[in-house]
Amino acid sequence: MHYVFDTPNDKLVWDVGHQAYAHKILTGRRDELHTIKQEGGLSGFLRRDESDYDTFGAGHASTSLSAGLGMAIARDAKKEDFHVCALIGDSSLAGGMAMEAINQAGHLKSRFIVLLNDNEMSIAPAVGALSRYLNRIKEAQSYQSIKEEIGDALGSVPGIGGKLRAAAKTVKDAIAAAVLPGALVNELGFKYIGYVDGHNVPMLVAALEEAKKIDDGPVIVHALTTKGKGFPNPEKNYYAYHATGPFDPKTGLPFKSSKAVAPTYTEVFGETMCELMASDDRIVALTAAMPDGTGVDKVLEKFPERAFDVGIAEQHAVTFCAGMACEGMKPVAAIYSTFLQRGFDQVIHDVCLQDLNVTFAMDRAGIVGADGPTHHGLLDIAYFRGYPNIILMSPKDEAEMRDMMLTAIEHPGPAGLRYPRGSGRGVDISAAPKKIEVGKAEIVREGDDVAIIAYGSMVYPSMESADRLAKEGIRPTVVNARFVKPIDAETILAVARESRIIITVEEAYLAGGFGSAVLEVLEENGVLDTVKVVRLGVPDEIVTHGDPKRLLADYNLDADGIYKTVVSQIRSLTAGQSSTRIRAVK
Ligand SMILES: Cc1ncc(C[n+]2csc(CCOP(=O)(O)OP(=O)(O)O)c2C)c(N)n1
Repeated sequence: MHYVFDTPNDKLVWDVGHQAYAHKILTGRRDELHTIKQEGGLSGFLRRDESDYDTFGAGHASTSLSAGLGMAIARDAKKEDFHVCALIGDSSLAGGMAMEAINQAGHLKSRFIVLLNDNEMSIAPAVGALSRYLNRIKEAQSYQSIKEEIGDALGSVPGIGGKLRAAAKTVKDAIAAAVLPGALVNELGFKYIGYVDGHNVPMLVAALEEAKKIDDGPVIVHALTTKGKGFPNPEKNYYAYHATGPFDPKTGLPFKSSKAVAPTYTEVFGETMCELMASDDRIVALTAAMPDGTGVDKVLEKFPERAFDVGIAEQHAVTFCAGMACEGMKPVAAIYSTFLQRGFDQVIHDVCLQDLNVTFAMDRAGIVGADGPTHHGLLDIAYFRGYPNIILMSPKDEAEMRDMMLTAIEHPGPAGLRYPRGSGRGVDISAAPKKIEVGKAEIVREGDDVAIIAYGSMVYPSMESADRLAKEGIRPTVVNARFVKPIDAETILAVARESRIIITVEEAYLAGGFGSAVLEVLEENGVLDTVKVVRLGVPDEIVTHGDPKRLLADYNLDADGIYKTVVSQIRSLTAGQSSTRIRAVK
C-alpha cells in the first residue's frame, strides 16, 4: 500500500488498526516499535496524534469505509486531488457501519478505493452470509478458470478494461486479477477487482494501480491472505495469531508467562453458562465475533443450537436478543463493555423500553491495559444507569458472579452484569449458583465512622485497604454495593448516618457512575450535609494504554490508593474540626 500510494498525501484508512504494525514500521516508528502497547510507548492501534500517516484512529471495527468516504467527499468539496484507500478485513466488512458506508458510497460515485483483506478469519473463523458470499466468489473463479477468462473479464470493465487487461499481462502470474460481476459490483455501484493473492506483492501492486485509475466511483480490490502467514505454524494456532504476545520466532511458541493461579472471569462465565443452560433450555448465549474472548466458545461447542456468533454486529446482537426474549427465550449477550457501546440505542429502544428479559454480560469492564483508550470499558455504568427498567450489578469475585448470572437471567426484565478482564480472586466456585436479592448490598466489614462503598472489582482492594487501616486504629465499614441499579438506598443511608466520611470506589468513569448514584441517594434524602463523600474512579480524561495495575494505581484504584485516600480525608477532617469522633492518624 505504501509503495502504490503517496502517503501521507494519499490517505490510508485502516480498519480496527491492529494490523498496522508494518505501517508503523514504514512510517518512522521502527525504532520505537519495541515500546508498543506499553505505557508511554506506541499505541497498538492507529492514532492521529501519533503520526501524520495515521489518518484515522480506530480500535473498534468497521469504521474505515465511513471515515474514508468522508475524506473522499471532503477532498472533492475542496477540489483537491489525492487517493483515499480504506483497508478492511472480511469480518469487519460485515459490520453494520461498513454496510451503511457501502450503501452511500455506491450512491455518491466518489473516487474511493477499498482494499478488502479476506483471510476468512475474524479472530475466530469468519461467520455469516457475506463470508459465504465471498467464498462463493472464490469457488466460482478457481485459479484456472480465471486464467482462461481473465482477458474477457478485465476487458468488460467500462472505461478501464483495456488497461486492466494490459496490467494483468505485464505482471507475472497476475492471473487472478479478474473483474467479477456480483452484488457488490453491479447492484451497489462498486467496481470489483479480484480476487488477488494478497501475499503476491507484484499482483497486489498491479491491482491497486488499476484501482487508482478508476475515477468515476468506488472500487473494491479483493485480496486473499492467510492469517499469520510467515509465522511458524500459523494454521495450528490461528486464534493466537490474531494478537500474539511475545514468542520465539524459531518455534512459534510463546515465551513462558507466569501461570495465572485462578480461572479468569471469562472462563467462569463460559462454564457457568453451560451449567445454567443444561437446566434451562430457554437460555441462549450470544457473542459478537468474540467467542474465545467471552467464553461463549465453550457454549458454542456444547449447545450449538442455542449459542450464536453473530459476527462483528453488536447492534444486531442486542436486537436479535430482544426478538428472542419476545418469544420467551432468555438470551445472554456476552459483549465486552467497550463494544456494547455500539449497541447503546438498541439496549435502550429495543430492550429496556419494552422491558425484555435480556442479560448483558459485560466482560472487560474497567481498565483493560495494553489495548488502551479504545478498549477500556469505563462507560457502561453511566450509559446504562440513566434509563428505566434495567438492573445493573457487578460481582466482587467469581463466585458472586455465578450467583449474579443466575439472578440476571431469572430477572424478568433487562439486566446488566459487569466484570473485569483477567483472573478471578481464586475463591471456591463449587457451589451451585443461587439467586441473590435484587438491589441489596452486602456489608463485608463493620466499622466506625468511615465507610468505603465499593462496586464490583473494587471490593477486594477496599477490604485490603481496610485491613491495613485497622492496623493503624481506623476501622472503616466496607460495603459491597453489588447493585448500582436499583441501588441499595437503605444500606447507604444507614451507613451515611453512622459515618463522617464515605469513600465510593469504582473502576469506571466518575461522571454518571456509581459514586454519582450514591451522591444522588444522599442528596435525595437530605443527608449530604452530614457526611463528606469522596468518589474514587476515573476522572474526565482519556486513559492511556499500559500495565493495568499501574493505570489503576494512577487513579488510586488499588488497596494502597484507597488507604491513602482514607488517611488523607481523615487528616483534612480532623485538621478542620474539633470533633473527636474520628481518630487522627499519626
Ligand atoms: C466493534 C468491534 N467489535 C469487536 C471487535 C474485536 N475485534 C478486533 S479485530 C476483530 C476481527 C477482525 O477481523 P477482520 O475484519 O476479518 O480483520 P483481520 O483481523 O482478520 O484482518 C474483532 C472481532 C472490535 N475491534 N470492534
